[in-house]
Amino acid sequence: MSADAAELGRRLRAGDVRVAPAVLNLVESRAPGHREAVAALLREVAPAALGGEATAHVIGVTGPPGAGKSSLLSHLVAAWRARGRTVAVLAVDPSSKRSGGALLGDRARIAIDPADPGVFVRSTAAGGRLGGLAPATRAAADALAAAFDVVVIETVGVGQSETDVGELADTVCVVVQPGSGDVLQFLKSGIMEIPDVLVVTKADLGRLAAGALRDLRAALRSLGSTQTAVVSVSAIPPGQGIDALADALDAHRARVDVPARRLRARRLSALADFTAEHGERGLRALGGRRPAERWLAEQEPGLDVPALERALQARARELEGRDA
Ligand SMILES: Nc1nc2c(ncn2[C@@H]2O[C@H](COP(=O)(O)OP(=O)(O)OP(=O)(O)O)[C@@H](O)[C@H]2O)c(=O)[nH]1
Ligand SMILES: [Mg+2]
Repeated sequence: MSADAAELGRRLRAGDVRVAPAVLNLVESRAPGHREAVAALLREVAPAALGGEATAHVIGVTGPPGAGKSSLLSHLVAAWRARGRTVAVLAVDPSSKRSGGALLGDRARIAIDPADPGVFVRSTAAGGRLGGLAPATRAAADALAAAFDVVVIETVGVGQSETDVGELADTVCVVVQPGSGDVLQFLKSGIMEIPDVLVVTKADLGRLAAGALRDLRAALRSLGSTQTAVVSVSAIPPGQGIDALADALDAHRARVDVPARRLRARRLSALADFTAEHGERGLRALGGRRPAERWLAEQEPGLDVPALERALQARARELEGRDA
């Protein structure tokens, strides 16, 4: 299994986007030996193997249920394709903790051309909590970033729940619909981290949408945020504001320190995967979350997520041995 997985990784590294379905099947598999296989896959697309960070733009698209994320992505995907970019979308299904079930697929309400090999859309199961990312989703995003130009992770969340995707993405795009006062309040009160790009959907609703845009811009100004782009879009055909949004996402990507974000993402992913496996008890064995993060910050920058997770396990054993 690991040999096949390594071959998948090598094909991703060569830019072969057609292996995406096989990659998803592998990372979501629960078959014996699958952890080793995923580790073998990720080793082939780690920065050490790629000779640098994966070149994809990894974008987190998050927002309250029904805000219009998937409808918007239908248009954005088309805009990216028109710009010659290949796109993978992982839509995280908050109602499903288990992966691979036949019930999946309902969150991927993204209209694409099924004959276009340059687009890949898949629903994946959520982690344990709203806005959480399962280890399989993190692994899939890491792997696909080696071959696709754009990798989108669509999650449902407001407030603090979007932090998981923020740890993984180069650019966090928060999508709200007009009249969603809760998001405005979360922003103002600091419950919600300031997004890199803020989108107000349903511009066709007219005054309501314009009002939402004004309120959000005012809130960002009062928070002293001059960097966040606020874009108004409509998904009603033919669409509105889509190119402006694609430009805003590009502009953010151009000014962000991608290697620094990716390095942080790998370390936080390893800690999240470790915690998913070993729970709070595991975290206590590491001396708590902050000390574990500090320890991770001292590790070799080129290590991939499975290698970092193994290092955390060894560290936990070592600290427990010392206490015993
Ligand atoms: N009027 C109008 N309706 C829209 C627009 N975009 C989306 N909708 C509608 O809003 C509803 C939710 O759209 P989705 O794109 O599924 O929203 P979502 O944020 O992906 O939803 P979840 O994935 O369930 O959280 C649907 O009924 C859409 O038809 C828009 O630009 N204008
Ligand atoms: Mg959706």
